[in-house]
Amino acid sequence: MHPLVMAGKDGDGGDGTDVAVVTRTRPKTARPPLYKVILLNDDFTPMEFVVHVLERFFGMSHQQAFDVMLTVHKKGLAVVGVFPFEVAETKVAQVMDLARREQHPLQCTMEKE
Ligand code: TYC
Repeated sequence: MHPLVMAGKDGDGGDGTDVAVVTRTRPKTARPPLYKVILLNDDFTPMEFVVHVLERFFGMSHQQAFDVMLTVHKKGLAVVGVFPFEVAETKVAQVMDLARREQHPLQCTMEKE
């Protein structure tokens, strides 16, 4: 009989002896860990600058960017995107670099999901 259709046995070593087979309990290809990019409120960064940042670096429409900016303004923070580590790191750096160049105290950070 074909070894793969041999009933009731895990396998054999070719000499009739039973051989254990380790079965997989996790999916073979783990998804890469994701990171939330979080924008923090402050009292000084202009609303229009935050809207611009969300449009430029997070691909949001003007309306979407305005709504998210208002959420941060009212709630103190919001998750503005979820990305693999290096993408999240790049977005945070882009936001922080532009805010620093424009001398706004805007803070952006990331956190493992
Ligand atoms: N609170 C700021 C203001 O009143 C606006 C603001 C929104 C700042 C979101 C930062 O992440 C932020 N000008």
